[in-house]
Amino acid sequence: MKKAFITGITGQDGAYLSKFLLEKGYEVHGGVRRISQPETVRLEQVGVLKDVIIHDFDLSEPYNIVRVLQTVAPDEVYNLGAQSFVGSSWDLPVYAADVNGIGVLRILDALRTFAPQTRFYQASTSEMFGLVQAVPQSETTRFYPRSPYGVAKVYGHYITMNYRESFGMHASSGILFNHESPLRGKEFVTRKITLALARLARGGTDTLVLGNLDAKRDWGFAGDYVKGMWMMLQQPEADDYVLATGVTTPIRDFVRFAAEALGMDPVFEGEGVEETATDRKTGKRIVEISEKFFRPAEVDLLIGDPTKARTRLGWQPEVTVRQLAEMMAKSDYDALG
Ligand code: NDP
Ligand code: GDR
Repeated sequence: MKKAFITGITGQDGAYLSKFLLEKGYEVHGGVRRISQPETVRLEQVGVLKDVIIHDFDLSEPYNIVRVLQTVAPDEVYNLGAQSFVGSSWDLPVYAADVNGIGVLRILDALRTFAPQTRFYQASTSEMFGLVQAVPQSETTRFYPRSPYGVAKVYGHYITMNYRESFGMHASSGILFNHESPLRGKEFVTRKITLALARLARGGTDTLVLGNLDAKRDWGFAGDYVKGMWMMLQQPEADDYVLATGVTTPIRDFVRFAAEALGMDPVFEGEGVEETATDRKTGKRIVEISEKFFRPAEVDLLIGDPTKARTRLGWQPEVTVRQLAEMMAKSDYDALG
């Protein structure tokens, strides 16, 4: 039986990856931070909490990382742990650099020292592309990160590549574009939208307040993307791969898809912070804009080219952005029933 260790097991991807690996027959271990009340809700939601083995773990603590990796002795390590909310990274820039950047080095160096044969996956991100340099973005597109989060992830990406090249380690990075699900954190824009619209559809009165509706994202379903992570580690040679759908959508259209899935007919009017959306059927104001949710520097357009993953791994996404918005909106609506 193969053993996997997942950092960030309590997160969205950690839950889907745990389920996927358990179904493949893996023994699954995961690192959970010592906080006042560990957040294992998602593992419960996908029904695997009793099947995974949990260890106290923090990416900021080097000796803890060494001890846990020596105890578990995994065949594969998936480094999904991170301060993953871009918006907060301007408020916590040193923490983002430490956990999302140096944290990667801490694991790689522990593996290099004690278990260099272990296969390693690094959760790299389309946020590394930042300011548009090319469209669509592929493994060879120049990075130009636009947030402390993105800058830290670029370090994590390059140190993974460097340990692969310096020490021959099987270390791969997945450059994953945005992927969402009903388990997505409530502060990310897709889930914020589906949750607020579900409340309105249930008779609530709180208008959804958003920031920049013009930003465009390449959104896929998290369940499809965790499969791609595993596929990367099954290759004879380690490498870096973009996982994306190749379709980009403005935030405004995600609002529209989610609203339509809940039986609304949104009409957008006005511009900039004056923009609003109203449900034509009920006359209810459903969206307003606030400066508060704009970022100091924005990533305007992400659209990925997943050709390498398709041709070399045989990976492809199954869920379209409209299906994703519908899945998330209905899940939130049902949960409120
Ligand atoms: P989540 O925010 O849902 O999960 C992040 C996980 O990291 C949580 O389990 C969290 O633990 C853990 N974590 C945070 N800080 C630390 C720390 N100091 N030590 C150990 N663990 C820590 O993120 P996702 O599941 O969406 O993303 C997984 C990874 O993929 C992240 O690295 C993210 O940056 C990256 N990524 C995500 C994309 C997406 O669209 N979802 C796209 C590209 C990359 P806790 O529960 O205690 O907070
Ligand atoms: P992102 O995701 O920054 O792409 O990072 P997020 O959903 O937070 O933002 C997407 C876009 O929506 C715009 N936006 C808003 N965002 C939030 N959160 N709240 C709002 O009210 C709002 N209004 C507009 C943002 O400005 C942005 O343009 C996610 C994370 O999962 C990262 O960890 C991951 O690396 C990248 O995706 C790929």
